[in-house]
Amino acid sequence: MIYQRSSALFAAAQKVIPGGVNSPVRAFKAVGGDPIFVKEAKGAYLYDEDGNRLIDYINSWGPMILGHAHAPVVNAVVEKAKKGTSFGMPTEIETQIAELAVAMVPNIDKIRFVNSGTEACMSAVRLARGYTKKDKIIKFAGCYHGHSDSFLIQAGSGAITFGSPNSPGVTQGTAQDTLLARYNDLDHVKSIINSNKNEIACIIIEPVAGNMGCIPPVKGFLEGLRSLCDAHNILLIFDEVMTGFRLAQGGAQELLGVDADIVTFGKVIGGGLPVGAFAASSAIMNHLAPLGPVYQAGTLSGNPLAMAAGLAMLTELHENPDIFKSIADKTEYLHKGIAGALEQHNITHTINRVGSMISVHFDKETIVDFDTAAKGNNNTFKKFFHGMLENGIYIAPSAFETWFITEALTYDDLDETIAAVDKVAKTL
Ligand code: KE4
Repeated sequence: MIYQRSSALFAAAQKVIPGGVNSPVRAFKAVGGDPIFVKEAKGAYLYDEDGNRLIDYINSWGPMILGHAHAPVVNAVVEKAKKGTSFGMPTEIETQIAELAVAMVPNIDKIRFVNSGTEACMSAVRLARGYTKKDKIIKFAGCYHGHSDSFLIQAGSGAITFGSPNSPGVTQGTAQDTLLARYNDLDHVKSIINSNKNEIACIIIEPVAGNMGCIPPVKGFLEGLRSLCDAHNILLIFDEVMTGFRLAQGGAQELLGVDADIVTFGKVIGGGLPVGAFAASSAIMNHLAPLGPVYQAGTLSGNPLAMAAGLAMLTELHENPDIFKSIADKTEYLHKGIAGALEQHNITHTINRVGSMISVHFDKETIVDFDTAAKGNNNTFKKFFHGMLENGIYIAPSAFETWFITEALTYDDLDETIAAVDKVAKTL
């Protein structure tokens, strides 16, 4: 593969954008080399600035569940743009997508739209603190809820890559209110609650972790968190920015059968445009301004273009629920194919998968939390990443990420991907 134009564009970008990117994980720091610059994308394929076609397993980190440039989404945005792009005033389409989201997701009466997953999670925590009148939160090592100060305490995703458990700029005053637990370790959560009696407002968790690779909750873990929250007047926040409208219509709450008190969304809900959201019962959401005292706002929140993209996306998912099984089946097929190819070449690995989220770890251990995820052989991962890229397959440029399967992938694409794994495995 030739990447001359991407490299030239990267050099230019670095002169005016820190690190040449607007989000660190795109910079290939975890795998080395220059990032790929995309010219356009359609369906399951990316077309980079050097004319290479790549099968895409990132899909903008989740939103492109129906494929890139999906016509109903594009058309909705184009038509809406012709009528104006932003008003800073309420519009009917905000109510339409809110009604649809409330119909699709369990346990929510109301939803507030914002502009990113970070904003959704930050606002959800503020709401939990305002509702319970308590200050502390519990998050899990390796989980990533965006770059709000309270979350940058041993966060996952790109923050892991930079080895900065507590990002500079996050004050001790903020950090002291964030308590860190081990994912899948209920006893650890219990001990933290007992050591901070009546001080914890919420537990925020990725119900299926996707920012240290894909890590499913062990049996009883989420149910145990639910019971602890009920017993100690703590709100349970499911960060469904990745899992929402991906694992099922009703996300992880529906798939795993555990009720959250507040749910956050991003990615799929915006159909590829900047949208985040958080939702809960009316009893909780009515604490938000202008109804209640918990302040939260945004100039472009509920932006008509973003709402048009999100409404088109959610409408198609709502009307075609078989999509969720289809992408889960494709992910299972891919899992079996990759595992077979790596086993054939005696490559030590573990593959985690939930629905249409999957990750490959080059370690024999079962990956259940940040510590076990961090044991993966990153040198092998780097070679695997670049080998797959050379074969026209674009996977997450970090071992601490999840691959996202799009319905636009055909079984021929999956076979091409599996064949690439077989070819690359020989070089590992
Ligand atoms: P954004 O602010 O990036 O829209 O969402 C933050 C966020 C919150 N919660 C979860 C579970 C998330 O996965 C994310 C963002 N995901 C990363 C990918 N691991 C976004 C990629 C990036 O940072 O560029």
